[in-house]
Amino acid sequence: VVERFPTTDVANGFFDAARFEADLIDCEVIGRVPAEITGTFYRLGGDWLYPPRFADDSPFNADGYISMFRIMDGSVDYKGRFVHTERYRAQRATRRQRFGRYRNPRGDDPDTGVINRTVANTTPFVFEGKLFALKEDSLPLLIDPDTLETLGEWDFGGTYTSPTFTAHPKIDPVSGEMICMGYEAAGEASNAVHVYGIGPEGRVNWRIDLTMPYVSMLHDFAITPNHIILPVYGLVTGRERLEAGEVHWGWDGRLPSHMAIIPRGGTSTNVRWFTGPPCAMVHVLNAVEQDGHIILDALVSDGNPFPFFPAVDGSRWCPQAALTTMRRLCFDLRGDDGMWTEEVLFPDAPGTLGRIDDRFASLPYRYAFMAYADPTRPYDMERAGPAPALFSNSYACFDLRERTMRSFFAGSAGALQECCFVPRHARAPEGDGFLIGVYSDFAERRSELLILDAQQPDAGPLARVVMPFRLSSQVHGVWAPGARARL
Ligand code: V55
Ligand code: FE
Repeated sequence: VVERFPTTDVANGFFDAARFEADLIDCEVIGRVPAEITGTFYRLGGDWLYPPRFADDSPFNADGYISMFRIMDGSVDYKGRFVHTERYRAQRATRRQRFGRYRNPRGDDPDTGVINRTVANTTPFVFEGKLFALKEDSLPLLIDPDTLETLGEWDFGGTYTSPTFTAHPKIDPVSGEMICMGYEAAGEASNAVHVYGIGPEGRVNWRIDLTMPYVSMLHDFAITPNHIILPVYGLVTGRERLEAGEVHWGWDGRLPSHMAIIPRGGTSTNVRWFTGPPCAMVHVLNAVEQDGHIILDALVSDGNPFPFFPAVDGSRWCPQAALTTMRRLCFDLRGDDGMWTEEVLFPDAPGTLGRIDDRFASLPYRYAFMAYADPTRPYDMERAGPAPALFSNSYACFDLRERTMRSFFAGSAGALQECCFVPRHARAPEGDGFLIGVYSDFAERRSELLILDAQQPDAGPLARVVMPFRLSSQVHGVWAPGARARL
């Protein structure tokens, strides 16, 4: 049986499976790539090797695909490879899809022989010179930083105990310690969470075990010098829905949100819990600690951000409630009402994937960078095809101190993926450097890497690295500074 890939007219089919691997030496550039940029932009996302078995599956179930733009001396090389997960290998061996819905093995062929069914499609992560492909349902997969070959699972010398590892570990820029966690740590649908500190030598130094108020997606968290701030919200799972064969997550809009404030290196008895209204806090920006307060900046929506994780009560997905804004949450560690205060920072700039200058993670900081949807800008459906449900058309540098923003509109016939901040050099002041990210040109059906001045995105791209093909969607990206071999 030849399985046909479904085609869509959304964005002229831009997000249909791409499936190829590529090496592109010395990419075409419009403008000038700044000579001081030396390093690699790694991107990770999903691409279907074979069509999903179920039409209602989540795009988060697509096979991991890792790519890189290596930038040196004003020239750019590109490489893209599927992540060779166990699951990729099983499909490739039999030349067909063998797996069921997102994070639910019940729809799999019984004889795949696959133990770890991760698709490794969420975050590329660099720690102490090693590159990993992360998805929160698995241990990290080690990736060769030059060939992008998949080398296997990594368990930190046997010191890491959870079968799962977060998609968003944080590195303390002062101590070099990595903070990470695994949820559903005692098996599928368990409410056990293990939080860890891993030293620069790559071994677990401490661990705190938590029991959660309910079993939910714990996608991201923030750190301060003394605490871990872990948002809990109503994207939930449980035995029942999994036995019924559904995608792992459903949305329960009745559940209150919670925040666990965990002392780094402490014990579970020292954890402070706060409670808030139903909302989703999928990604954070950063947190700081001052005068007995913790301030968390996060990307928050009042309702379900994901149309493909259906509401448990059967209600329809609401695009308005999915709108995500940058908000500042304040926690008084000396108070005892267990509530937080919340303020929307930039109500007119909805976006879900905010970034900072990572050298300032956990520290007082001023700048954020984000792709967002500016509704005042045009969308040219004639040229670009029907618009995707949610997409970004602008990048901005947000000045959180002055509460101002400078923004760049990328065009009326395409969309922007998550951006990444590149420091001008290792000791450059906060926010001094470049903003890089991929633009999908729906009209031309090809992608571009944009390079902008991070402080003046409104001045337009310094360089556009024009690709002769479409790049599959990135979920997250990371900048790894330093010279490495050209392709
Ligand atoms: C997210 C992405 C995932 C996932 C869970 O953006 C959460 C959030 C790409 O996969 O599995
Ligand atoms: Fe994420």
